[in-house]
Amino acid sequence: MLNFVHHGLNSGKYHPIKLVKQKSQAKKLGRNTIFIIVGIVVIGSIGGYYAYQSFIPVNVDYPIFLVPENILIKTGKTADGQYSFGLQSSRGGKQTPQRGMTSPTLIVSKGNLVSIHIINEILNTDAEKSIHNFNIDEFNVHSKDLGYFESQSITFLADTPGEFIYHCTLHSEMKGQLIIK
Ligand SMILES: [Cu+2]
Repeated sequence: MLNFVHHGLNSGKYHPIKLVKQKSQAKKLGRNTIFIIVGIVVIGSIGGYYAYQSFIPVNVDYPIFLVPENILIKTGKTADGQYSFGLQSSRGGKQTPQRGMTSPTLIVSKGNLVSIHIINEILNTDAEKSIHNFNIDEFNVHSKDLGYFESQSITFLADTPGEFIYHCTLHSEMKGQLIIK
């Protein structure tokens, strides 16, 4: 009888061929396990990176772990046919536009994290294709040009009190006031 060397914690007598087979299987499993672990780590890192990025508002460069205040805005038209922005839900606040503006006044509290969800609901017409964007310059809020029924969400930190203007760069009448207090 041949006596085989101790292998890890397992010891005892093995048939030489069986031992080789077991070793190669163990090696194979080990490699697959490593691939799976590497895969999980890579996917987890990418997911973690995007999750982390999503906590960074557009106007600061560090993450903020607050529950954002959501403001749902859609494009529309005023009674006299001018392009405007409108609130999608009644938030209980003031919705009437300031003088000379087509769009409602938004009021948020200083220090709040604010997520603007904008959707362009103006239909394309033969005269003009529906393209609008949403901007609050002081807070680095700039949406892309949104075609009909396109939407975008932008989160910023309302860290500065004051009165600001949100607007569409393509239509000068599309503007409203943002008050942070
Ligand atoms: Cu516009």
